[in-house]
This record gives sequence, structure tokens and C-alpha cells, in this order.
Amino acid sequence: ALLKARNALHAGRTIVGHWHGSGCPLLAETVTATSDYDVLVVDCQHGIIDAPAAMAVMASVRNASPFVRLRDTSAAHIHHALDAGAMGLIAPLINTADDARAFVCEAMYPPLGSRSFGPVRASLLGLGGPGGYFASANESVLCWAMIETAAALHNVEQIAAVPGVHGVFIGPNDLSLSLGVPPSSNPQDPAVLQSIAKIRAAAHSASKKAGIFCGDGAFARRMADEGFDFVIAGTDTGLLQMGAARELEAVRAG
Ligand code: 3PY
Ligand code: MG
Repeated sequence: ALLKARNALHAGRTIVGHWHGSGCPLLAETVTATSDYDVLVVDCQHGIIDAPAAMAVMASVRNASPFVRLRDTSAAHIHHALDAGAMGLIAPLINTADDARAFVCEAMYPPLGSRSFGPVRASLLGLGGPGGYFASANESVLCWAMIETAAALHNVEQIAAVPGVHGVFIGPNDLSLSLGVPPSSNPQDPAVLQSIAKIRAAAHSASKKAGIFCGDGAFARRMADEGFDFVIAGTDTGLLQMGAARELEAVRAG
């Protein structure tokens, strides 16, 4: 399950993620035990989640690869997320190739980077053969650079080309804001859609993967059809909100 996302991407399949912002391990376990998502993303930027909660959520994930959307790209936070068991990192607001290099550097053990050693929980996961976690971490952990500003859009070719960046990942809300339109997880604005297509093409020209946050399954399907390799379909709080409203409506409408 740990390498589910990585193996599927290597096989050329589009992976589907669930986005988790509540910090509640039971919700993460419920979703991943009952659905076949490839990834559960623990959102440490906008989710209400501190380091112990992020670890507890990752420990509750079943049959999916746990990823962390980082709060920022500080070395301490990156090391912590990985030591707690993240198999993928999604770094917000990567605007330049230098930002991307700094991010990837902290996610890799020497000689590729400057990740510090201490995989307190990650070493318990049973990853890798001889040499265990340490020997396999650099090639198992997937680094995604978020493209979500006009500056990042301008620099996307250079960002995608940075060695160690496995893929770029679009934040449609911030990208919309940065382009002067209201935030949306299901953007309809032609300029935003054009930018999304440009970012995907840039990733693929650099032989990298392309991912995008999507507000719902329908937009995720559309993005997968356009060639995206990683799409998000649903958030814990969003699904709860929709399900609660639907059931209440079923009662009241009756
Ligand atoms: C964005 O849309 O800006 C994101 O970061 C995804 O939630
Ligand atoms: Mg964002």
C-alpha cells in the first residue's frame, strides 16, 4: 500500500487522491478502508493538523499511499513529515527553480540532498529490502512542486526540469486568485483553463508527471481525460458537508 501511488504512476496509470484536512484518523481510515484511492493527502497547509496529528492520520491510512501537502518548505517540517511516514510531498507555492531545488534537497538523503537522518516512524514501515528504509527512501518518496501563482506559471518549464521533482501539482484556487479571478476548485475561466493546459504540457515535455487538485469527481475525470497523471477527487470535510446536506434534503423534500 505504501508504494501504491508510485507503482501505479510507473505503470502509466492516473492516480486518484483523497484530500484530508480534519486531522481525524478515523475519517482517514474510513475513507481508505472502504474505497480504493491510490493516495491520501494530509493537508498540513490549510488543514487543521499539527505534527502528531499528521502522524496519527498517516498511521491510520489503509491501502493507499500517505502523502503530505506541506505547510512550507522549511527543512524541519519536510524532515518531520518524512520521518512520520510520508511517501510523497506536495510543496505549496513553488515559484522558481531555486524554490524547487531547495524543496527537493531537504527531501533526499545525501548524496542527493541534505535530509537529516532519523526516520522514527518511517523506518517501521517495512519499506525496502536490504538497507531498509534508508536505502529506498530517495527513490520511493515522490516530490511534487505546486504551481499556483502567475510567477510559477511563468517559470514552469524550469521548475519541472529540476532533478528530483517527480511532478508538478496545480492548486487551481491560488492559481485563479493570482490570475485575478475568484478562487475555484472547478475552474471555468478560460485563462485559468489555458494555464492548466500549459502547465500539464510543460510537465510532460520535461518527462515529469502532472497533478491537479480537483473539487469533485467530475472535474477530476475531465482532468484525467486531458492527460493528468494525478487528480484529487474529494476532501473529508467536503464529502461530509455534501453527504449531510443530501440526506437532510432527502428528508425535508419528502
Ligand atoms: C489550491 O487550489 O490553491 C490548492 O492549494 C489546493 O487546495
Ligand atoms: Mg493553494
